[in-house]
Amino acid sequence: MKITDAKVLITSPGRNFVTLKIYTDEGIYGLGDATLNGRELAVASYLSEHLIPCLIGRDPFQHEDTWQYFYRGAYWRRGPVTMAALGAIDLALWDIKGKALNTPVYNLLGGKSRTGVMVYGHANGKDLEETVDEVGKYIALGYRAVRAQSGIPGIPSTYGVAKGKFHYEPAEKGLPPENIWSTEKYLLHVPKLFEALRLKFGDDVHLLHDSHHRLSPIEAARLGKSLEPYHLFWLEDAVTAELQEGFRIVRQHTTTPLALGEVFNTIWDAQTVISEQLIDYIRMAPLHAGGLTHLKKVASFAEMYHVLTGCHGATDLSPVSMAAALHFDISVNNFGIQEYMLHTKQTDEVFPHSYHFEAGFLHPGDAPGLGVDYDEKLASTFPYERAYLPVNRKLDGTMFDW
Ligand code: GCO
Ligand code: MG
Repeated sequence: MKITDAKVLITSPGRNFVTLKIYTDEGIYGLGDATLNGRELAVASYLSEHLIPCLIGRDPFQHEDTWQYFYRGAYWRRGPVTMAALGAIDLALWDIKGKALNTPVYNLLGGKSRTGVMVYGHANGKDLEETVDEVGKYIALGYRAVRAQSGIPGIPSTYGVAKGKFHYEPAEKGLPPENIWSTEKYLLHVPKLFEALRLKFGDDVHLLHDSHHRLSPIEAARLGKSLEPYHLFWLEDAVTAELQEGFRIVRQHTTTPLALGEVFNTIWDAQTVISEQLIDYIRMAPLHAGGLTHLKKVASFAEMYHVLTGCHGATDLSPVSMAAALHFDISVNNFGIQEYMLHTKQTDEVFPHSYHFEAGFLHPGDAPGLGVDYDEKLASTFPYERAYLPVNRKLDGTMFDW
């Protein structure tokens, strides 16, 4: 089998998605997600200008070699744009192989290690009371695990809190919106939220929280410690991890489980936090980690150090990414949990898929390949619109991490 062509498809059914479609001489095509939130066209052009010309004529079954060709073969490598482009190619090649062999991708990854993939939903509210109500709605829908984010008294906008009662979507059209941040107010509020949640819902439901890279190590240590009575499933992205060693401080002070890595691109980004057992869950998603080929290696490395997986699954990852994550989740032994944020109805229509939700678990379905298609005609009715994630400033105007 040979790759004959590949094209980059861009659509915006509620938000922007970039999809790579790879064609073969046997009529089989594969799909890969290439979406990098707020930087979509950089990946699209990296693919069209630099990678696709080298793909034509290659055998789609040799995806380990193709991965190494684009990773080792590139002098300027790593980074989110490069690795998302490589991830898109890798996903499309697994999709082709699955379709050619008439089997779901999870069978190529080792087969099923479990009957379903436990997911967590996103509950958020403008204040504590509303957030508690929203968590209740997820529990009523059958979710076993819920992430809770609440507006903070005295801060006009907070990460993770939707503007309307629709799907949480941080990217906005126009120039980047500016959010305001106060660590002091945040650290006082969050333990009250989880106290209220445990009082109302008891101990069985798994509760999660995302600090979105906003704390210093010692602040994260304080938060982790103050959340211990409410036994979180995980505290996510407490600290930015350019300095992986910073997690030593957090780890020394708290038994709250720590999750990290949605913005990581390679195994090297997580080398210290995994090998020193500074985290409990590694959050890299197939797309941003250079595809399933590389993520499999991350999972095997993590397995040696008691670290479980917890793939990023926000709405800026298309249904192609979600499907790839589910094939991975159901197959690896050290699976922890999968993030699941609902896409808009239009997105689900552009990307018809075989995965489905049942009683707190997602199932990848048994369609060959990744089990996702792309309705090009419908997609073309949703043209790309430039959008940015917000930026963040402290109360005194200092630029901060969003
Ligand atoms: C998460 C993430 C998202 C990101 C978004 C950025 O845990 O799901 O933190 O909410 O902010 O994916 O593109
Ligand atoms: Mg996150």
